[in-house]
Amino acid sequence: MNIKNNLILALDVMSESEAIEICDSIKENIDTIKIGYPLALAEGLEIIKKLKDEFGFKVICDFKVADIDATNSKICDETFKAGADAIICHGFVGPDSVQACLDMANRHEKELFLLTEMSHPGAKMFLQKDADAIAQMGIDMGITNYVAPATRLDRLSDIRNIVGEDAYIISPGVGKQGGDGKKTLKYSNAIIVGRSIYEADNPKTACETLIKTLK
Ligand code: NUP
Repeated sequence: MNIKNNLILALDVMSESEAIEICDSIKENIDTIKIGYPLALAEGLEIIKKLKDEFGFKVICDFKVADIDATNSKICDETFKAGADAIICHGFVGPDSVQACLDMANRHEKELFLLTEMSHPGAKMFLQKDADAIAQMGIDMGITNYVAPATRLDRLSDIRNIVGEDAYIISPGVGKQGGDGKKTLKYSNAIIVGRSIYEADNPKTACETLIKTLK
């Protein structure tokens, strides 16, 4: 995936009107939007096509798919049918569940991102222990896209070493969660930023200021 300015907006706002207003202000600086349960549950999956049609964005659906294989297939199928360019799935559920997501992404000729370790403090309790193995599983399965944390650069670096230079890593946790964008991009291909852009008084200025710090 080629992502403008190596910056993805996490659009966790709760209404279409807010989403459109923010997208309109940042559209010259950002071409890839991540939506998750907040906006999808508030406005339905139709929001994906609206964002694509109105702004030409690529849309990554952060649904952290984490069910049995049969259910994962259905979740991914509906998401790609709704127009998503990519979906994020959890890795801790194991290879059969992840394979179902990968198969559906391939069937739709769309992309799958495998979530390894999460960015929040709670990830240290369970997920961190298995994150390296999750990344290795992804490589063994031929997965090329990963999500890994901007909040722990040592762990991001470990995960980069496992998945290799050719893998594409996107990283949440810059800004509100404490991560540094420029340092993160040493290991990661793109950063995911939400609140520090969409909660700013002027999202366009926040975006431009952030982009300058990444160079
Ligand atoms: O490990 C993860 N951490 C994380 O914050 C995996 C994620 N997908 N996210 C998402 O990234 C989170 O749900 C939110 O949409 C975004 C970060 O937003 P913010 O902290 O910049 O507001």
